[in-house]
Amino acid sequence: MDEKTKDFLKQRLGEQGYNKLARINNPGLHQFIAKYVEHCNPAKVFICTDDPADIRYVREAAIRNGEESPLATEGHTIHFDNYHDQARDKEHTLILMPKGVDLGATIKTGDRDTCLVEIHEIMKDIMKGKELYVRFFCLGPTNSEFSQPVIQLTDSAYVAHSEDILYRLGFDEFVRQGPNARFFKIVHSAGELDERKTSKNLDKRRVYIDLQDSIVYSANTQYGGNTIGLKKLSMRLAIDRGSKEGWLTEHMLVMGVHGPKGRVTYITGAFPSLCGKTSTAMLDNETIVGDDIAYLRKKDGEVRAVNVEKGMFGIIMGINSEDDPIQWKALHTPHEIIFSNVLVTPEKGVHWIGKDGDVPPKGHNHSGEWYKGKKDDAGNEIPPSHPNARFTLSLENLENLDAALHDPKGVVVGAMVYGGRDSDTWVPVEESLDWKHGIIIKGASLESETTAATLGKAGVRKFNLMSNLDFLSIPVGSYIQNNLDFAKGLKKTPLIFSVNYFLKDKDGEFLNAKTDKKVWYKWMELRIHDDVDAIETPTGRIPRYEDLKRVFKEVLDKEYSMDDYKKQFMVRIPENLAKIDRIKKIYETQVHDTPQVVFDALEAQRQRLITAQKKHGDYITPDKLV
Ligand code: SPV
Ligand code: MN
Repeated sequence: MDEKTKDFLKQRLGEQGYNKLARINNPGLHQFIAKYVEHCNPAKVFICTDDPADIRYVREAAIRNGEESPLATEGHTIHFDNYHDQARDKEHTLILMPKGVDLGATIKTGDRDTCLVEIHEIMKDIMKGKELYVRFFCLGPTNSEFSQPVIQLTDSAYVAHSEDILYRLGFDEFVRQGPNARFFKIVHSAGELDERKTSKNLDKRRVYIDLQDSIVYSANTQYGGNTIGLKKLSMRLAIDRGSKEGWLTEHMLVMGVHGPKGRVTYITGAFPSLCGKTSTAMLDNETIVGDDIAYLRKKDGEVRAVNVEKGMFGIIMGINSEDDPIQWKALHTPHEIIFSNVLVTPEKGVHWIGKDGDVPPKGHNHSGEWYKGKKDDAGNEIPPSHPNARFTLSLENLENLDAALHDPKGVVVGAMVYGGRDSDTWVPVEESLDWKHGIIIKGASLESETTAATLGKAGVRKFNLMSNLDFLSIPVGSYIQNNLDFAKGLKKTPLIFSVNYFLKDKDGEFLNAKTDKKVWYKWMELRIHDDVDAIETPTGRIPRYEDLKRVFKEVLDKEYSMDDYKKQFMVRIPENLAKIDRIKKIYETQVHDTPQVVFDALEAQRQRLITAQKKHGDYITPDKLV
């Protein structure tokens, strides 16, 4: 470290802080910290190592600061975000690009030079009077090819505390990697806080991602999706980095599906928000590796995946004792949990939309003091908790945790699944014809219908390829091409499936029970090992009735009828053709670098559908295709 940096850091970090930092031999890291300590100008700086005493300091700081308050149950705390800071700010989240570089119409970008000036203006002295926490983490398991070190600077003890629960400690990893560490850098400030300790200057809320220097700046916000640097902020940096190095960062869960004779087969799955992603990762009798983000690498001809995280920042709405017994239990056990934007009762208990039991008549929530019937400025009733209210919990606290979570080699991926909220097109489960068909016709064609829980009109289909659209930092076409190329050189290519838990009949009734998804995963597991055959349709390969009947009986003790099978697995030609038109239009008009193979695959699927339509009509039950 040069003398100037050294003197400055000694002065601002104190002897103890400086000595901790000096254990990491990385001049670039020291300079980065010095630069932002000077720029953001906090009153104090705390260097947090992996030492439990340091971690405790941060946890307690969140309570001292008032960003979290203790609840009745030991270890549980509540955090509130500003009433208008309850979700990712897509409008102000920009990938910074040099002049002349175009990521296409679906990715929001900002001019790098201009935005860097703006964000540095916003962040000048932004931490005045506050404490800055310097945290070191590792994305993916430590000591692994997957390990991606990240340094987080934040003046929010809530953010720094959340990261403890969600990520693997990385100070020692920084020490290990020394000057070779190619770390991601995050600078976050919640900005000025109001009397409820929530970010006040939301007009200056910004999330700017600078790919060139691997830095993300986040200001004037606290909501986790905007601030927890290792989650969606690092994800954009990782997508860019992986694209240059031949590995993938996917918005995917990772789960162990338990097959016959103790066999465990790992499946990854991408689902847009509110489409059953966490409930899939939490399926009973299976095991969870991760519920949100995965890194995928090729090793010895196989695809291997790790969970980038080790905790869950889960949506709490709808969690109840019957449908989610494991999460229910974990949420009622005394250990570290941060609840955010739920209702806190006068007894310091919590309540949320869809929880068992009656809604308490009053308490406080993201809107302040709350009582039943309270309305917002627009006259809409304020629910007891925000629909995007969350809980932050370590996976170690779940009974169904898979032992492979921390395996530095990751798990072998047997299949990848794509699923959205789709009332009328896709069948409940279907295997793609091959990798290319799966990537293009399943992943890159993923759409999901909006729900009442999201802003805007419900039931509108939103295009969201691989459920990764919000996080892409490279052009959509290159991203698809990377996914296609990923299969090159594999000895064993993972299968690709689509699922749809939300298919309805013409009267608008759901065609499946919530628990049916357990059967689809068992069936996929059997397909991966070639233990069952499948029926080829114009859109892919679907299960045979007799296999599902057996698995329904085994898994759910349910008599699965031929009638249900036909309704659920009927190929809906007009809806599938309409989908092809929608997707083709998006790739023609909104993506500037669509690979030709995308159009070819869409066209081939159209031809298969038309041929089948000529032979069998618009709605084809599987018995006609055997
Ligand atoms: C998601 O919305 O996909 C999440 C929550 O996992 S957030 O951290 O906001 O991205
Ligand atoms: Mn997510």
